[in-house]
Amino acid sequence: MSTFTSVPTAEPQIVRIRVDRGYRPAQSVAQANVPLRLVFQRRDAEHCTERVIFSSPHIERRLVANGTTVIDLPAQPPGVLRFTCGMGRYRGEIEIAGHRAALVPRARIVLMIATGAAVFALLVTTGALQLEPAAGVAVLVGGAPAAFTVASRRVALRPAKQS
Ligand SMILES: [Cu+2]
Repeated sequence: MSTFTSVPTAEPQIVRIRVDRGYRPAQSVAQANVPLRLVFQRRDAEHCTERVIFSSPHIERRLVANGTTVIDLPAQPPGVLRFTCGMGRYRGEIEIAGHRAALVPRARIVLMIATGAAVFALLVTTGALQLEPAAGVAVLVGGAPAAFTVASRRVALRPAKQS
């Protein structure tokens, strides 16, 4: 696939999280190796959401009631940043993706993999995919577009799984 290039830049990527008796979205995706600016927009004045606590790196901040609090983080390695409110009742996470392609929501990646698998299975079962190198390539070139059309239609007919 494409090559990930780390772009050194002063411009942080911005992740906005609304705080209103919980975190919305509770799951965000950001890119690794780029400074990260978290903008917490608090729409409540509950005692519970007054503090936000990140486990690693350990950060604890007070969030302004009915206001905006910005938390700047240095570039993060790939992984997951987890945070909770002061009592651990509300939880959120930010997936730090090491690859640009991973910025696509997980549900869509699952669909792409499913489509790929369906195409492959179709090519094998219809005999379009043959393992004789020279002839196989020729048949594959002819059969792939048709198989892909059928496979993508099949995938599209299935309702996407909601997590
Ligand atoms: Cu709480």
